[in-house]
Amino acid sequence: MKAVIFDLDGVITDTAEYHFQAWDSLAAALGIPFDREFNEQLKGISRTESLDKILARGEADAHTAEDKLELAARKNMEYQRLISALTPADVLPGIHALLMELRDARIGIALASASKNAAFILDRLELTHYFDSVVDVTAIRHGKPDPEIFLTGAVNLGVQPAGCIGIEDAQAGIQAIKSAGMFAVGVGTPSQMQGADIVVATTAELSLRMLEEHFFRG
Ligand code: B16
Ligand code: MG
Repeated sequence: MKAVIFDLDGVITDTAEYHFQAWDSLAAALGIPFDREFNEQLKGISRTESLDKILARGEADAHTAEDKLELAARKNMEYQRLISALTPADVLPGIHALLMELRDARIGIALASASKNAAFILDRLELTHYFDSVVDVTAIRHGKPDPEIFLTGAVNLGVQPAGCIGIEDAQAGIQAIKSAGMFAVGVGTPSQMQGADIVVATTAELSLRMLEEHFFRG
């Protein structure tokens, strides 16, 4: 076990809730139905892909490319308003302790987030210094469920995919980790984490010891 590659939203902090709130208010303004079940499909995928999925529930053809840029920017403004209040207290349970254990054990730490706001969020949480690599999502050509972002994390750390654990809260992310040939840890309910090697209900269950036990058991 050489490295752990983390998703951000829903694993390190609960910004998944803020994405939901920001999309919910945009969908409401557009008169498009939106709920938490549908929102599950948006986890881990890019802003523009999320918008396309939402608009497809309404009258997608009624929106020009220019409209879509404006709508995505409007959602991001609301999202940025919500995340500007993040503090280190918003780090999910168990994550800070796990990052310290990994650092002390000299296990590589990378971030593989689809979010263009990831660097800002890590700074707000005061976690940036733990990460040996934060994958630049703007340089990634294929989003999750494609393995590219996780494979890039492994390359950046100089480790083989087989020596990596990926931690995700989204079905698209679990698929990306498994396609990368890594060990997949899902955070959430098993039905939303199909293909994961192990699933924990909350991040509080994560520790270096439990990851090692499961990883070496295969
Ligand atoms: P942004 P992750 C993903 O982050 C979110 O899960 C997804 O809901 C969001 O649309 C995507 O980031 C893009 O975020 O609009 O901030 O660029 O889960 O991969 O850390
Ligand atoms: Mg996520």
